[in-house]
Amino acid sequence: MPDTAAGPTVAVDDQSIAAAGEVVGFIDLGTNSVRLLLVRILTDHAVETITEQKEMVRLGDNVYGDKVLRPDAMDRALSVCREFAELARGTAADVDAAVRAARAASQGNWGRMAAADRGRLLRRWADAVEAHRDELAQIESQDTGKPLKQARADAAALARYFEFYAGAADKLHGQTIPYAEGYTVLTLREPHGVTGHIIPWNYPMQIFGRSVGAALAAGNACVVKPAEDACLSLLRVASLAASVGFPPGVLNIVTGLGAEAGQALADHPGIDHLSFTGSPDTGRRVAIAAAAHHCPVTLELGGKSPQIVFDDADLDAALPVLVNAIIQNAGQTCSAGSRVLVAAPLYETVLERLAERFAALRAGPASMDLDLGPLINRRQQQRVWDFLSDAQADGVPLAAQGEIVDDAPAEGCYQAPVLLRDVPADHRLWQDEVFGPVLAVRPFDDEDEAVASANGTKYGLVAGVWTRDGARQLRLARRLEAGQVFVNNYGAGGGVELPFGGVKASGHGREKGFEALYAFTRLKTVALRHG
Ligand code: TXE
Repeated sequence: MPDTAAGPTVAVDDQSIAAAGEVVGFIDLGTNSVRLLLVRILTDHAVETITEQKEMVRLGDNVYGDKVLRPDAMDRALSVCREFAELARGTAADVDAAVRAARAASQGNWGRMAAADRGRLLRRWADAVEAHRDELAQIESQDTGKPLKQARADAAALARYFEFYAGAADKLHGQTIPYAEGYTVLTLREPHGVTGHIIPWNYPMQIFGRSVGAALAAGNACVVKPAEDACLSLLRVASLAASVGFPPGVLNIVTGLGAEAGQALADHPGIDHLSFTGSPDTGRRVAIAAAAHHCPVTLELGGKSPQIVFDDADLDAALPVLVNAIIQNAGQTCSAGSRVLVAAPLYETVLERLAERFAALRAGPASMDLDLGPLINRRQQQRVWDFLSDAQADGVPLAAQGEIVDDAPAEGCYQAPVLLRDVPADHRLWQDEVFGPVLAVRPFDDEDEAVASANGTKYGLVAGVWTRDGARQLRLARRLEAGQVFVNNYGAGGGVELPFGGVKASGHGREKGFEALYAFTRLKTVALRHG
């Protein structure tokens, strides 16, 4: 690993991927040198990032295996991984420096910038992402193991988030409120100031886009802690921010471990709003830390999302969607449709047709661009195996499974998609998030039973309903406990404009659409008494 201090520092070069070893960027996103970030391209698509932080964490290539960075897991990781990149292991001191840089920006030029100008910068960022879409997709695919087509879709969604929030930046208005005689009352929507963003590894670009795009549009300065398992695309996206002219200190990225850099961000009293996407346990920890300094939080904590197929459903439309909702990103999707409830008269037909599709699915290396790539790391693979061995021990019937292609490296974290039928409603496969390509199916006799079963987990993120009956569509939309309900579709293709978030253990607060802009502002009421 080259020494950062010895490397040449050059102005940001916004050209696409450079030759091996070439320095492509030197990003000063802060007001002091701690946040200097060097991006160096090692090979065609491997990016090496270095800050002046001395203590490095070594990452493996999760196309092959485990990239978990816990120091005690390092040897095991290296024994199965190719060397891929090294990242700075951010400390509490780095987080503090980033927060101070962000504060200075929010109290300086950035805080004074007109909303329309913030929108223009976001628009330029969107264009830069679009221009570097293939490069970003390559980085994301190599870093997370997801098939290239998924990574390309993620890069397109990132650009779309920036585009949406670019257009929305100057349309965030307050109100005037009719009050007593002699008063004029109005509300102002003001940015929180410095917002913290803890991003998971499953969709780094998309989750960064929905969170940071909205926060910046609303006028905040951001400190971002990407996941240790996948953060390279975000470093490149940050370099694009610098290249399109975002002022210093507006966007700060601190790489590192969750328990260190992530915890330090949640603990930091200088964070005015915290946005977290990840597991319920870590979300609880983060929310408790934030509560200690009265910091509002948005939590998106995954789900166990049901789709209900009624006996009048259009099966030709429903079946491919039911399958895709669980295999996309190898099931590592917060809104994965991991449970399917089927009306009893259609149960065997639907299972037979699902089984046919599952048997044809193939998992393999990201570069092969198959239906599924590998899981993110060994820990995630073990988690899926634990669920499956419980299913086997408890006699849950296997209806079908896909295959892992022969040329996938034996030591890789691959998981063939699995279809399980007659899953008991109290089984952990029906109750808990697997975060892998495992679909649980059970029948129902009537609408009340379907609703009770769909609502009968601790989660409530997304739900899908397949029926032609209009009255039932509306009834179900109201009765289902979820942040989003889809009727005769699922996920609406991502839906940048559509508010997204959970109820119950799936979290609270809303991201995406205009709701996210409201979450990233605080409302001030101004009452003027003029007689
Ligand atoms: O999540 P964590 P993990 C679910 C999914 C998965 C499980 C575990 O079921 O199997 O969570 O995954 C940072 N203070 N989801 O362990 O720990 C961490 O560095 C502050 C669903 O990866 O929640 C990363 O950036 N931050 C989910 C982020 O939190 C901390 C996506 C998520 O990690 C921290 C991912 C701490 N103490 C997992 N500890 C979704 N909703 O889409 C860790 N982090």
